[in-house]
Amino acid sequence: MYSRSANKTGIVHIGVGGFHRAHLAYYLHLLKKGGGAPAWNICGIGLREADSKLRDIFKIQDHLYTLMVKHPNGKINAEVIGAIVDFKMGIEDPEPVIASMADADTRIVSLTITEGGYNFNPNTGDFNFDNPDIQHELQHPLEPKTVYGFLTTALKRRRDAGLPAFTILSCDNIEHNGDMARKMLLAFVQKQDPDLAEWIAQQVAFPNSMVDRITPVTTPTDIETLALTYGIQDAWPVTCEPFIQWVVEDKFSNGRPAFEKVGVQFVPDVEPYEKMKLRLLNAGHSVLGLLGALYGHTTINACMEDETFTTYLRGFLDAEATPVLGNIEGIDLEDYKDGLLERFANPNIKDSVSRICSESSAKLPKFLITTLQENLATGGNIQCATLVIAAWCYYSDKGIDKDGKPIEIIDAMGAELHEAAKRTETDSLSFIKQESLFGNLAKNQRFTRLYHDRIQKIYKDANIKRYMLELL
Ligand code: CS2
Repeated sequence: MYSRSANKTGIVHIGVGGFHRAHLAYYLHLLKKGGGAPAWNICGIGLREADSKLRDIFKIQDHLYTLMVKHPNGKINAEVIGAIVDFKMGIEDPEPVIASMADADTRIVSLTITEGGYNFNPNTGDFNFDNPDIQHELQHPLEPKTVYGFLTTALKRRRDAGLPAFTILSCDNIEHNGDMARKMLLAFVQKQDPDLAEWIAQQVAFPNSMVDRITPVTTPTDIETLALTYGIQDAWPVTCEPFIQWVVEDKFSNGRPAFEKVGVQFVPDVEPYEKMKLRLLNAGHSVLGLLGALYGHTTINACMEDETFTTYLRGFLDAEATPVLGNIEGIDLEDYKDGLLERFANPNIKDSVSRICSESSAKLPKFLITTLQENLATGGNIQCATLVIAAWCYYSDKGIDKDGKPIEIIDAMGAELHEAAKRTETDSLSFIKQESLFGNLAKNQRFTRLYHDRIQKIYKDANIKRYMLELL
């Protein structure tokens, strides 16, 4: 292990979930293992109550954790990662978190705050000022609650101290994630301190980036395997697939580690990569997840062992997602899709359908509904995606699979989705009338005719496979 005594953190990261630990922190680990980036370490930040579990474990483990890379042949590579050297919670006492972001050594604040964390209305694309936490921190800059309050107060402190701005590096699955972070932060700061907004607009770089590595939820079996087979006692290891990719726009306000030495791709324009990944991988996941949940499959690899599901997925990718992507220079989309199918089928990964379906209200508008809308505009194929939306409605309404087994639904909009879906039996379009998710889909006759038909079928008999087969 490289030296971890240097307390310069360089990167402050908000949202230290499994994905960050398997991705950015792993890239930094590789760099440090090769003798590079001695002055770059990560200080993790938790802004949610639930993060106290990680804080407590990190305290005992000196912020070390094991990454278990699971190969399709059953092999597991376990490696202890030391790139994170500190962790702070922002909810109890915001000051240390603000101070670490405002510290002269901090050059990058990176984010994995999930799609929902950006706080925008998916339909209008505008910042959501109705959020009570946002209202609170607008009035009380020293009591920040969300990422926006923390970033603003820390950047103000840097400006007032004559320090250079840090880069804000979004690592979330959102098209133009850097542009989105910029637009949302500026909307917030404009309300609180217009002069500061001007400074941020000029000084802070927000590179767009495409991030990729499938990182399932850690299970008690993972913890046990690690202890029994590898002799490593780790209260919270992270598991992931072997594949890893990060494509980043090379614009940083205040320097960056030489990530290109460990395989990160720096390109002038990330858009084609992010679009490809979100519309194929993430959308593909949601297609399998929602249909799989209704059918009763509990993992993504179980879906991939079921021929109806693999054929359906490939059909969706080829006939609906690919045509609206167009050509992506330097990438063979057929190879990319073949690779995706292999990754999803990795039997050792056991990525749960419930993880994929969680927060569908934040995911589907970006992963699937965009494709559907573009196909409607161009006269393209919409069959597979429409069945998925109808399945999502039934799932939100009934919360059971085709055999009547309850499905646990994890979604910040769960209650609203349920309310809208519940009215389906009297108004078949009620679910898709939620404009913040579906835009004007309920007014598109070509879509509503098909959707209505799918709803009738699923509500008569939830045997989803029958309706998937009809489309093959
Ligand atoms: C998944 C992603 O959340 C989801 O629904 O599609 O977490 C996916 O596994 C990652 O984006 C892979 O890079």
